[in-house]
Amino acid sequence: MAELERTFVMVKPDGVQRGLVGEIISRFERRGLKIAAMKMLVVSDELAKQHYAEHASKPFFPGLVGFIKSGPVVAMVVEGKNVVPLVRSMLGATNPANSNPGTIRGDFALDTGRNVIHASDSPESAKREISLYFNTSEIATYSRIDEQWLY
Ligand code: RTP
Ligand code: MG
Repeated sequence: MAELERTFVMVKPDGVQRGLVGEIISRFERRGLKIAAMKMLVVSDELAKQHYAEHASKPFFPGLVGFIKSGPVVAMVVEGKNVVPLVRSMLGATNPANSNPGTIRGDFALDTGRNVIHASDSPESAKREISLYFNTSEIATYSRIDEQWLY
C-alpha cells in the first residue's frame, strides 16, 4: 500500500453560500482521495488570523480575515498519494482568472478574494493547518474499499 499523505482543505464561505460543497467534495472523492475528517464551522477571528498568519503584513490581510469568518466553511482532512501538490493542482491558481478550466477555481470562481476554496501549500503547512482545525480524535483512520484499485 502506498504511503498516504494528508492535506487540509477548506470550502470558503463563498463556496458554501453558492452551494458548491457537494460538487467540491465529489471531485476529491472521484479522484480517489480519502476524506479523513470533515466539519462545518464558523471560523473565529483568532482562528482566521492564525490560519493566514503568513499574510499578516499584507494589505489584503484584514479583508481576507473578514471574509473567512463571514459565514460557515467546510473544513476537511484529505488523504492520498502526493496529496498536497495534487489538491493544489485541482484548485487552480490563486487568481481564478489564471486558473485553467477543469480546476475548481477555473470552473467556479472569478475573483482572487472570492476563490471558493483553500488548500495547504506544503506538507508543513498541512500539518499546521490540520492541527489548527482538528483534534486527532476527529480524524478517521480507514481504508477505502477501492484502494487496491487506486494504488
Ligand atoms: P489559500 O491560502 O486561500 O488556499 O490561497 P492561495 O494559497 O492560493 O493564496 P495565498 O497567497 O495563500 O493567499 C491567501 C488568500 O488571500 C487572498 N489574496 N488576495 N488581493 C490580493 O492580492 C490577494 N492575494 C491573495 C486570496 O483569497 C487567497 O486565496
Ligand atoms: Mg495559501
